[in-house]
Amino acid sequence: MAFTLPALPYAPDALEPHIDAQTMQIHHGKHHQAYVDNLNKAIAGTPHENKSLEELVKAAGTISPAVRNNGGGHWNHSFFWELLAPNAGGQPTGALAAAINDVFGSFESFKEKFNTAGATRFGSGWAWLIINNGTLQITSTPNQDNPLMDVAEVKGTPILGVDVWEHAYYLKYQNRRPEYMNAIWNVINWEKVAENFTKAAK
Ligand code: MN3
Repeated sequence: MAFTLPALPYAPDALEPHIDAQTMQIHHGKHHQAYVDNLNKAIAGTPHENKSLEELVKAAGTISPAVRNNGGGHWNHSFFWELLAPNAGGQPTGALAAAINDVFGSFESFKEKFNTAGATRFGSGWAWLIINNGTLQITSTPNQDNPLMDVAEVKGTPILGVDVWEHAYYLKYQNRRPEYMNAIWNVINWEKVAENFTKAAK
């Protein structure tokens, strides 16, 4: 069964002024759509065409570069859109907040380390908060890789991921990736991150 582009869970301009509408339209409608289309092309007529997206991603290194790049692109963006929301931001609460304080000392210190992971990822990639062996950990991946992949240097279950490709911020922030990384905290949907945390911690 062919994969399809999931609808954005909010209007493209809903994350203004932090993420602009044109960036969202191009990012979702063009970039993410292209990952979906190219993934479908890469698996059509192969033994992989009936596998789930997660199965493809987890075995990406043994399938093909096209599945690794486009399957990763589809998984990562589908995950990312759900992590953003209008009227969001602020700080996590409950068990997630406690775990963050435990591991990173404070929410501010967590944010700083996460921003550094994003800012120092050379070229294109993603910054992640994952659960690895039951513990929160910050990591980053190149291109459209993610920590679920067999090829990931640091493996785990992502609970938060931020796209640091230039296409995620260039129209509004140009080359100022750290400024984008700061702004994105205003639209992080902590309820969704907490949901991912609860699921991954089971
Ligand atoms: Mn992207």
